[in-house]
Amino acid sequence: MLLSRRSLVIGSGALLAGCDKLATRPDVLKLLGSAEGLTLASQRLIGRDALAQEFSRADISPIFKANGSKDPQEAAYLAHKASGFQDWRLIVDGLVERPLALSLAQVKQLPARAQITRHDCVEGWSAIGEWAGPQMGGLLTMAGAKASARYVVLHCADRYGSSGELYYESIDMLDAFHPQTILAHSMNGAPLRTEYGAPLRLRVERQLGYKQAKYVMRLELRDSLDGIGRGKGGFWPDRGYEWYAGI
Ligand SMILES: Nc1nc2c(c(=O)[nH]1)N[C@H]1C(S)=C(S)[C@@H](COP(=O)(O)O)O[C@H]1N2
Ligand SMILES: [Mo]
Repeated sequence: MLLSRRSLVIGSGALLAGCDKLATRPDVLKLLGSAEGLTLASQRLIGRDALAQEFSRADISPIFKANGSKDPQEAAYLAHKASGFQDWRLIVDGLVERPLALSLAQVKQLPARAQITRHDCVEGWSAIGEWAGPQMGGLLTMAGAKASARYVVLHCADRYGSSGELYYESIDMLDAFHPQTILAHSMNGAPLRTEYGAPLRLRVERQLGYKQAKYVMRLELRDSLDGIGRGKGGFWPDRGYEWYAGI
């Protein structure tokens, strides 16, 4: 990034004044009072396609910590895993013209983007890895995302910890169509291992670790986050973390 986050926060009032379209949307106005809103506004003002930093193969971390769920024990997931994900399907539905149910082989045949990026977890660790998989934007175009869609909700296969609740996350359409937003089926040149979210996980590179949903089963396009989980758009957002976890 050319501008530091600090200079953006200091200068955000002036910058925002020039961005009427963003600043008049009621949901954005509500966000602007918060630090979360400042990160969102700052990133959007740098440009919708501003890229997260990418690294070289030499920078790849020798050890990439696995965090959160690492070995889901849900019966449906275990059955898919046991059969090599033969009958697993990625569902893309909700506000789409053509709902999809893609096999893993079909997902792997789609044009892939590879990117070497840094993962930042709120627990205070980072690691660099190479991810590859189809861009979410291409999948949403295949499915015919409707103009009324505002969010992509990612439904996961695992229940985290003792909560008993399925992990899920959500991103808005700008991040969904960002070039570095991919559904990764490989990591460091090999098929994604169980602890990293096999068979498919999200990489949304301008946001923190907990947004990087693993064990993704379904992309649901919606116009609101109401009525899913506890209504805040993600497992950790439901527990007080920011929904927009900009880095
Ligand atoms: N389905 C699912 N996705 C998840 C989690 C989880 O518990 N379940 N943990 C999140 C958190 S907090 C982090 S830091 C990253 C960890 O990804 P990694 O195991 O590849 O390091 O996954 C995120 N995505
Ligand atoms: Mo995390």
